Amino acid sequence: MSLEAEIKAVAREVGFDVAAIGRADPYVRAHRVLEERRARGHYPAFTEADIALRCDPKRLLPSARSVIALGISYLTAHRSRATRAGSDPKGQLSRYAWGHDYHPIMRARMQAIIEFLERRVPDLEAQAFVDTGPPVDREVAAQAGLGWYGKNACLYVPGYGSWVFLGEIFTNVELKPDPPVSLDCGDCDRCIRACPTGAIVEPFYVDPNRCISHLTQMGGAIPKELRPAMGLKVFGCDVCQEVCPWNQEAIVADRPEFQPLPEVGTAPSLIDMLTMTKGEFRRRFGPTAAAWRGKKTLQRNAAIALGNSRNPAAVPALARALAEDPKPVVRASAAWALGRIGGDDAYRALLQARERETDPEVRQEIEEALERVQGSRGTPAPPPPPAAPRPRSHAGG
Ligand code: B12
Repeated sequence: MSLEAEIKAVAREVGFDVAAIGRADPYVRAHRVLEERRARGHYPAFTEADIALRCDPKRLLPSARSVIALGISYLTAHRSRATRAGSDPKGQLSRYAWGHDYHPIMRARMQAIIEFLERRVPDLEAQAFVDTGPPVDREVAAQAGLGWYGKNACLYVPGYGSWVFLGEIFTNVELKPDPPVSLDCGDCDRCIRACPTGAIVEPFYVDPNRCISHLTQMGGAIPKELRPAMGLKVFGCDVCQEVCPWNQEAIVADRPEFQPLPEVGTAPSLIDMLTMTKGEFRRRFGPTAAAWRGKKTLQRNAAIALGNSRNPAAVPALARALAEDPKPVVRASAAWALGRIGGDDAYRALLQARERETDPEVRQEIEEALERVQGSRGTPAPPPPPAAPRPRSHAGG
């Protein structure tokens, strides 16, 4: 058996679904695309700023000659059961956050491959990356022949569709590269048409500032004009993948590690999310890939989703969050949500909060929400209190 075939067999044994081999040459297209996106203000957040470092394996491992690109399918047989109605509306969690966080899982499995190589190759040098490292994982995978780009910019793996986490090992071992995958989307543009915020500005080009996945992960206040399009999504977004014909045929790998965790499921209670304690956050979301931006981000998203549910059952929890949550971004989002749900109780909660709120951005959200509710009630609100508001008793954060 060739070393390449052995590596692929070991990859399967340790829990990868696919593996392919590429040369450790510079990623010329990714370099150009990243420069262009930066010039247009679309450089993706949460990534290494040094483009040259991202696009040249030898900058990361000077002896690099080959790349082993790896993928694990996270598709399970479940569907998200998000619902806006009833006494306990449920949010929509994207598939990649249903089960255990893929980062430590993939790192451990790549380490097992490196250990195999160490036994087989003298003076092995190798470096593994997944997601948080400098490499552009999709480009590494595409160049190694693991898959091909869909128009939604996702990397599709033959058989598995785009429901695949990606990682790579750069190594000094000389390996025979695999041929590229020559598939494409043809005339289909369903993902482009389906994106709720129009984030796929052209084929293979996602404007990260509009992508709902980014909106659910960004810090601070979510741009107001994009909030309604987020619907019930509380972390990530799968729309461009769910509508894709390739993905309808994808193999359901149904791996145990990516089954929905009982504490969160596929559609967590929005009211529970909004009101969860630190301990509850750690217990429920801690093991998943949805935890890395912290509790505040998820609570902000839950408030927006509750607003989009337009469900009056959410008003008491939102009113409490507006009155009591120490984080301005959560209070601001709760105010927005109350304005979107409307009705007498929401109106009263907003008026009361206006008396006490000191944070200028939250106050602004309250005023706008009051205007919106008035619009639907037809009676003007009393003018805002003129005196400087009393300071809040707790710190913001
Ligand atoms: C930052 C980031 C994000 C950002 C920005 C995404 C973006 N499109 O730029 C946000 C938060 C929005 C995001 C969202 C998601 N992400 Co993300 N993300 C990343 C991260 C950390 C960096 C991505 C990056 O730098 N992109 C740079 C841009 C320029 O690349 P690109 O958009 O993919 O564009 C490429 C193609 O368009 C291609 N291209 C350009 N022009 C042309 C022309 C032709 C003809 C062709 C063929 C190709 C082509 O070249 C570009 C460069 O390679 C990677 C991990 C990593 N280290 O790479 C994960 C990663 C891309 N994300 C991943 C996932 C799972 C997601 C989500 C599905 C999560 C979710 N459900 O919400 C969504 C998908 C959104 C989408 N449609 O892209 C997976 C993707 C797996 C896969 N099979 O594709 C990755 C690889 C993480 C991992 N290791 O598994 N992500």
